Amino acid sequence: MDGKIALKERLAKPGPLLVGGAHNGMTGKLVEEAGFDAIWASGFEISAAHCVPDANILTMAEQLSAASWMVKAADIPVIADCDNGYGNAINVIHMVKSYESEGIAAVCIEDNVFPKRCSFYAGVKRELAPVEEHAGKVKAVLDNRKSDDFLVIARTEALIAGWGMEEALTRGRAYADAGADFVLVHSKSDKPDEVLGFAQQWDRDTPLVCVPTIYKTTTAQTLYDGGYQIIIYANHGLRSGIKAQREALATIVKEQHCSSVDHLVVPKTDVYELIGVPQMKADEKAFMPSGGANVGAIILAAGASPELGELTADRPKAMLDVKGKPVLGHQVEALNEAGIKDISVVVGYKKEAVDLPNLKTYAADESQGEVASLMEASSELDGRTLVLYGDILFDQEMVERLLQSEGDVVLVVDRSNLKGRENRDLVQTLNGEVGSGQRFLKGTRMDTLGRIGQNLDEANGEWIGMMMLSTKGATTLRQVVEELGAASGSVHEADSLATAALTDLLQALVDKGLTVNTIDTYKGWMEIDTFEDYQRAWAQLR
Ligand code: SPV
Ligand code: MG
Repeated sequence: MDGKIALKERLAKPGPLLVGGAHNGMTGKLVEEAGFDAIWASGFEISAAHCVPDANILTMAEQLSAASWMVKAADIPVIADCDNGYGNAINVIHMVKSYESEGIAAVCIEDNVFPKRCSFYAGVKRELAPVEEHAGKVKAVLDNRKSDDFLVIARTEALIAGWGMEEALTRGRAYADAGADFVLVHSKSDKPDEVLGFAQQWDRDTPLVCVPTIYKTTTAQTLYDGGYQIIIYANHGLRSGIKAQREALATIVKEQHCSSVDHLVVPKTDVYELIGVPQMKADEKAFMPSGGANVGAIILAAGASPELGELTADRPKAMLDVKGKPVLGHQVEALNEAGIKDISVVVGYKKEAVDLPNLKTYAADESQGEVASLMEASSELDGRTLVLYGDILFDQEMVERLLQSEGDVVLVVDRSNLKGRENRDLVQTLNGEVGSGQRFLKGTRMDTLGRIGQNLDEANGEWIGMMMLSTKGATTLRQVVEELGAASGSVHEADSLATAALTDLLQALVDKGLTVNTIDTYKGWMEIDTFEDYQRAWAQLR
């Protein structure tokens, strides 16, 4: 919400409005987190944070920059301490334009001359501007603000300068009569008597503001009951910070190991929360191209599909039209959307029908097994690679999840339904429960493959025909194929490497002690094996 509106709305409610001092975005955020109603962009704090006195040494631009970081960091209104307006009424006009356009809700200007001295520095030159001059600055704010919701607090330092209660009242009245939205009367007495006395004699409607730094035992409620609507706790974040940092830093120098201050520091994750790292992660996901730029894909589309009869008389399954685009076209679209542009297709049966642009093709014999087909494109297994069957349709989100997955070989496993058709690539993972129809939430599980194949006695999922290989996983996979070739003989459920399916190779990886991981899905894909599948694809594809 607009800070100005928020401040006005809060002011309309009864009770003291509590304002906490800050000097940057983080301390503004902490003021908000603590439950204050508004942030005080304190000149005292901002100066101290730069390690210079609060004496108009920082420029307006530096003070404003700190205040605008608070606006960005927090949702509660920011009230900016603008000292004496950084000069005369002409400077004030520039100040108003600058602060209002940065989303500040209110400014406070005090009747110190330029350059000022902090109200609490003892033994320094302290002079007040003539009352007419300061009233003129108040009018300059009113005349130059764009919105009446941008409030001005006029502050008198008469009590601080020792000019007495009458002078304080005269000045307060002059500023109220000039149109100030609030009058702040500052006091360095250690008792609230001065400010309460001022309020008792206050004869204007303009509400009052105070800063109980020195009369520090007086509660906000007492001050509110005494006539003050806004109470500013001006510098306690900075001062407690210095104390805590001193202790932690000295402890490290003494003990010479970081764990000596474990009890004095917040966990790093606390910092991440405060600065919005979780939001950044979500924004990366929502607004940035996904991490597929350096990932290649190999699509296996070499086999013939006699089950589909006439439909595939002149084309492989991957080129079957589903709603105006071949299956392969849908796949390429999903991969491209995830940033994967380097796509290879292993073609065989009716390979001349595979005529989509921007694809590399590798030729295999349609009678070869899947592993042999994949090896036709083995030169592509030289980095992170997504391997998938050419006859599946899938939600693009699955590609995203595979891209985000960690592990050298990661399979997508459907946990939704194990009943039904023959010839499925069944899997049994080590931690999933055995059974069918088990419902798992998408994306919540990373499991480890135990067994995979078409003839498992027990299974708890079905491989959907997509796997992500890390660079290491791709290299290992090639090495294992070489080893299996050298050893000859059967490979899991296949008689030989030449006829082995990918499931046979995956089982061989597991048998060699390599870890194959799985991530779960609950539907979100379909395979085109039969005419009924093809009909379903037409019916279900959005
Ligand atoms: C500030 O915080 O800079 C103030 C309040 O102006 S005080 O330091 O008490 O003057
Ligand atoms: Mg100040």
